[in-house]
Amino acid sequence: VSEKNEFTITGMTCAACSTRIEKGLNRLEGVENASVNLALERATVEYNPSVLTPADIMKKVDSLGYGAELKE
Ligand code: 9UX
Repeated sequence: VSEKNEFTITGMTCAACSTRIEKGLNRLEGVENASVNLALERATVEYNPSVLTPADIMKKVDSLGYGAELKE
C-alpha cells in the first residue's frame, strides 16, 4: 500500500533546488517516488506509510534548507 501526498515547497530559486529536493526525498527509506515542480512550488511524493509520515518528509525538506507544508 502506498500513500501519495502533495506538499507546497518554499525557498526554491533555481532548477538545481528542485533537483536537490527530489534527490534528497528519493533517497529516503520508504519513499517510492518523489517529483518536485519548481514553477508550481510543489512536491508530489509517493511513499510507504508504514515507514514514513508526511512529517518525516517535511523534516527532510527542512533539513535541505527549504520549507514544506502538506497540501490538503
Ligand atoms: Mo540554485 Mo537552490 O544556484 O538551493 S540550487 S538557488
